[in-house]
Amino acid sequence: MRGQITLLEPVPVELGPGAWHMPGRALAKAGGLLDAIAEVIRDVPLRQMLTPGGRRICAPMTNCGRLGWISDRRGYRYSAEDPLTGRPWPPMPELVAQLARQLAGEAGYAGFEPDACLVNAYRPGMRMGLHQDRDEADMSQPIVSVSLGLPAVFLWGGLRRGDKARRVTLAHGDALVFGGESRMCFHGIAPVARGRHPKTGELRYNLTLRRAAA
Ligand code: MD6
Ligand code: FE
Repeated sequence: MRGQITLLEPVPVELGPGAWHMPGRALAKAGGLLDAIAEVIRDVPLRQMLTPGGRRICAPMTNCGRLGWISDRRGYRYSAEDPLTGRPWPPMPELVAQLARQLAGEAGYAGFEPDACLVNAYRPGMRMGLHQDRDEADMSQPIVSVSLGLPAVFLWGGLRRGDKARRVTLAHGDALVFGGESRMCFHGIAPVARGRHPKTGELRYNLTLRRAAA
């Protein structure tokens, strides 16, 4: 029977050099991750941030960890304080940090130590435009992301904005690790389709774990 169980375990898929999609890899931790997210959101509520151009970023966001990613008229950056209160972000739950280290290690990035965890929450219809993650100090460090709740289509582009993007479905419990030659690839999220997930209702959460400081 053991062999049959092994066959049912999805294998990681290399999307590009140094970038891995790990279907279901966070599923065993999903309950704990959702509890951790709920606790963070109680403390530092989700909020829509403004781009430097003055537009609203679609999906509401918040952060945990020593540093949090923020955006406003002054630009995109990391901050040790929640701009709504001036207080530090809540600490990164150990479950979250531990999972990020583990997944990064499996993808070949030993020694990854996240100091920032961005929480994105999408309702059906919400999307994230093509972008690069370029606000971190050390681009040799990968990014680990975990998706929970409603599925979404991840748009996986190239190093130039105009490069054709592949579509990769991210389901509840899926992880992505991307670094190396793919670290600066453009990527985004297509509008989330209508639906209900048994664990989150009409929501998709994404945790993006990064090493923001050098
Ligand atoms: C999202 N994710 O999945 C948005 N960025 O909602 C990202 O923008 C992202 O998943 C860098 C690395 C992994 C990601
Ligand atoms: Fe990103």
